[in-house]
Amino acid sequence: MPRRYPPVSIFGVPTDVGAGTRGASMGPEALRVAGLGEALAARGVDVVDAGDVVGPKNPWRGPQAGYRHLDEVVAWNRGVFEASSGILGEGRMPVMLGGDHCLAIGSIAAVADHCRRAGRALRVLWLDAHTDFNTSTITPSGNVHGMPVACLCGIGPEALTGIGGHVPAIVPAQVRQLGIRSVDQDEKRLVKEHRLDIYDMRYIDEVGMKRAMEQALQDLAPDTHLHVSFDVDILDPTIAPGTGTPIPGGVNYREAQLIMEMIADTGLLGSLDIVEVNPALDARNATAELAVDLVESLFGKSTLMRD
Ligand code: 4U7
Ligand code: MN
Ligand code: MN
Ligand code: MN
Repeated sequence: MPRRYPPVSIFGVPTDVGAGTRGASMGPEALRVAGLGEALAARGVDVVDAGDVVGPKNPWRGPQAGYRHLDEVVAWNRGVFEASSGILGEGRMPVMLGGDHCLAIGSIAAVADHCRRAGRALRVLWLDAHTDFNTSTITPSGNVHGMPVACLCGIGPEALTGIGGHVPAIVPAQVRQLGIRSVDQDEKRLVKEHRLDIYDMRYIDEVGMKRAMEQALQDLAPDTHLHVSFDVDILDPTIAPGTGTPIPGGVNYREAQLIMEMIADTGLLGSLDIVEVNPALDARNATAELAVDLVESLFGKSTLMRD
């Protein structure tokens, strides 16, 4: 039986203000050109493209007091919060096309606010090479795309932690991180201190993706809203070169498909970020095309006769 999906609104957030490499601002168009909307429509999903969030240009300055472009990051995240909240209010599923990963502060704050009002449980599945749990005092770069999980958990500047009006927006117990293989020295201490539930590549190598995913998706209440934050740098750079902070030893094509198919099987997908696609670093839009292929699987497309 093909599963029915709620109606989807995709929206673009063309900025790289949170990153240390330019080009993720072109991610939304790359994903559109790769046929994201058409692929969802072909799955039978009611999909509309709500266009792009608008925000300030990238001033391309160095970090100040531990943050690069904090004012601009705040402005873009406010726009994301508004866009995402509006889509959720219409009863539709927001699919955010980033943009760099700092934008997950706004998108997840919106989902957390929505779930709080509806009295629904929220689970965040963070697919990434990085834990994104830095703060202004420990960051090696000042780039806010390395800080969104900490900000969402209430650790960060008030202008970001308070974007959804409730601090913290989420607690670490609501988060599962998968694919991790690059954590900065002080960031390691912080994720341990806050007991983040991390399925790193070493663990995936040892137990296999199936078991890691079973555990990451364990104990989901039947009406849980599952938010997937998909940083394409979870993928191995050999299959997804178009991203600003590539780390060797990432998940391969089959593992990535399995992740998406197992999420689809829960039937609980409620919102999605697709971030860190950088066409300036890509080869023939391969990374956006792979992301679209994987999103098809997230919406129930199976390589066998299961869909
Ligand atoms: B991404 C980094 F130092 N940890 O903070 C940092 F290694 O959203 C990288 O996951 C952050 O792509 C990567 O700058 C942010 C670095
Ligand atoms: Mn990230
Ligand atoms: Mn990353
Ligand atoms: Mn597929």
